[in-house]
Amino acid sequence: MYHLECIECHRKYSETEVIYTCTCGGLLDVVYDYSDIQITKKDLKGSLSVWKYRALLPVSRKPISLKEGGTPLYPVERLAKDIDMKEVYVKHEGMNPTGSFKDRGMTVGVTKALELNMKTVACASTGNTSASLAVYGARAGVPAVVLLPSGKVALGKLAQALMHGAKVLSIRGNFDDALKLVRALCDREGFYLLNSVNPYRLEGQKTIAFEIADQLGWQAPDRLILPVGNAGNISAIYKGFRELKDLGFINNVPKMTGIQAEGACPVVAAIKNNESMITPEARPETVATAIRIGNPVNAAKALAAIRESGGTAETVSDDEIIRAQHELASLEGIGVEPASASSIAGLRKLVDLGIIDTDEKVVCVTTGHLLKDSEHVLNVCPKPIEIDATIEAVRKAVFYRLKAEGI
Ligand code: AN7
Repeated sequence: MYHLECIECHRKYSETEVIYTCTCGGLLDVVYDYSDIQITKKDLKGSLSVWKYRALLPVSRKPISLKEGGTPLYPVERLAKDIDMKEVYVKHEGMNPTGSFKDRGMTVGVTKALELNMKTVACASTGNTSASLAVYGARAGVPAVVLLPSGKVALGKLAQALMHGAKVLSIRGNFDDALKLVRALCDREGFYLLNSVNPYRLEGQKTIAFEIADQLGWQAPDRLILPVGNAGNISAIYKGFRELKDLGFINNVPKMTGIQAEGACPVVAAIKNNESMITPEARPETVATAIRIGNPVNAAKALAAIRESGGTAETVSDDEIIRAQHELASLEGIGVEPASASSIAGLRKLVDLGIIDTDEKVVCVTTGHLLKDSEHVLNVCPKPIEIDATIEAVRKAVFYRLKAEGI
């Protein structure tokens, strides 16, 4: 019903093989035989979840699941008005079990690990992947090993990896160094690699596209905007929309629009310079530690997704990211981590530049929850006002505060 196929040389591999990239070095895709898949919109009634779409997922055993997916698609009218847009939605992936979109990939990836009879799972991570792998490893009863860039992982994510019992290794190096190491470790020790170079993980993440179309009444938006780090999610979501179009469920694939931080933007540079490959960045840096990645492993897929869909890529500064995070939180009540806010910052910038039309129907994906990175919040928000426990002190502080804010 499906096999793995190299996106470069099209060599095929059986679904029973443990393989992450082609012998030619190319990335692999999961390719389905659609003549075998009998599915109609009617089969997709019922509440949203990753496993609602299991006819389009590459596993047969009982899933290792914590009820992932089914995240809200919020209309954000106040924010849209502020940006001069008519119809903007936020798909809040921070509402997944561990607080990020990674759970969609991990429920499928860890289930696949069991199907392939793997005994240990492993990843490198800027934080969210490690939190999710620790949780799904625990759920599956399989040990997890995670390699993190030392000092650059938000506290909430580290807390999750630790509490859920992963073996947590803090690498003196950045994410790209950690990924190289874990790939070598998996090859040597036979651990199952669950970074997004693993095509099965991306199959879980493509359900973001399925849910968005489902939530919009089987329509695709004109444009999808999301943060890009290792470039797996943009590739996965594009694949999801393509599959829906091939199945005749939707008429158009949205313009895939990737946002990177100014200090970590190899995909944006390749798009702007019309290059066929990225040039890795040796020292990526941004406040959005989740996307502090200089050598995105899925770049080839992401560049194709952006170009084939007529999308684009843009950078945003750390200040723009922080401003967008504040806006989304205070104008709409949606709390996201810095990387996720880059999709909102990117929307504003691309509207200002006249690249996004104000009539477009846009969905921004916010990939992770605010609480993942509360240390950052304390750095960028005013401190709480400490006062005596008297009503006079409270009133004085409240009215002083209101006056200061001009209310
Ligand atoms: C909140 O956890 O790479 O472009 O190791 O945590 O698919 O890599 C996280 C990535 C966006 C970028 N938003 O997604 C990791 C990791 C958040 C993220 C991204 C990440 P990709």
